[in-house]
Amino acid sequence: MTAVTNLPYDPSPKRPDIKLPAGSCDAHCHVFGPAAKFPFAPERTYTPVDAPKEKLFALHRLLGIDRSVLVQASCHGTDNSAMLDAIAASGGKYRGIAMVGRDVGEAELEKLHEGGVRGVRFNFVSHLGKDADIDAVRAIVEKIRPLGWHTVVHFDANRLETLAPVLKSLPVTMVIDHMGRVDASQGTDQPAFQMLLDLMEDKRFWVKVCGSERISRAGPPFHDAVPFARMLVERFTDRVLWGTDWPHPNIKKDMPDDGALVDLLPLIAPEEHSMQALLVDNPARLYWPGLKRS
Ligand code: 0GY
Repeated sequence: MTAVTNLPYDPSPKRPDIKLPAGSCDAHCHVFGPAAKFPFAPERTYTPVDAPKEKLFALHRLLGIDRSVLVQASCHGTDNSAMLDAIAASGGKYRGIAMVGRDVGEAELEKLHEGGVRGVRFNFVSHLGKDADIDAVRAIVEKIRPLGWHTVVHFDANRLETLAPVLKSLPVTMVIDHMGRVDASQGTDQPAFQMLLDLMEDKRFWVKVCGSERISRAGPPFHDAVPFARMLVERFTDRVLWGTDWPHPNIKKDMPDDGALVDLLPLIAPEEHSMQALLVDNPARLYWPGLKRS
């Protein structure tokens, strides 16, 4: 697969119209490179623009984000060093989700844990290359269980039917990325979204209600994605997370303004308690257990 070059992220997002609750967490974003210091993986399917930690920190300040979870993206493969470098500079305010190989050892996992990692990610997304190998997934899950980690699963909606029984058989907490990447134009009655709702009845599953810009077919301001996110927040208030997905890898057009994505939140979580759960309490429970509320 040839590595396609990504579009740049919005260099000057708006300051959001809303003020986020204290302790708000961006539970899905990335750092990429800089390539000169942290080279991209040779087997990658795309080349992102450099998105270094300093730019992410500045974005979080602008948006009113206090904490964050960095998610290892496929363009860096299983080399988690750019992510670990950013977490180390965050003073305990950032955590990470790593990608690891099947043969990962205990010592490496412990090092990642000390570096702030609390889970591993598996991709089942056509444009990101080969799906994660299910036997490897099972082997890795066994290795991370003693650390109390969870898995993050990222899949195309059309994989859900085959994946659901596999995921249900894994003895671990699982966080689903980007609302299962359903196609918003197909409505909330579509089989894939109904399958996702069904899966969420199992309390081991969590879901990220970000990716409005990925599931939207109407384009900015991505309001066609809101009913999906809102339904998930209403039904599973204590198992939802949200993130910016900055710097938005593989967005082909309509690069989102991150401030405008924040302004979707009152539509997604209209009540104070659901906003608090989505942005503060849920990520704290999963990533900073024992943290006292300020
Ligand atoms: C995301 C989405 C994408 C990329 C990756 O691992 C990745 O490279 O996750 C995508 O292309 O949709 O979550 O950032």
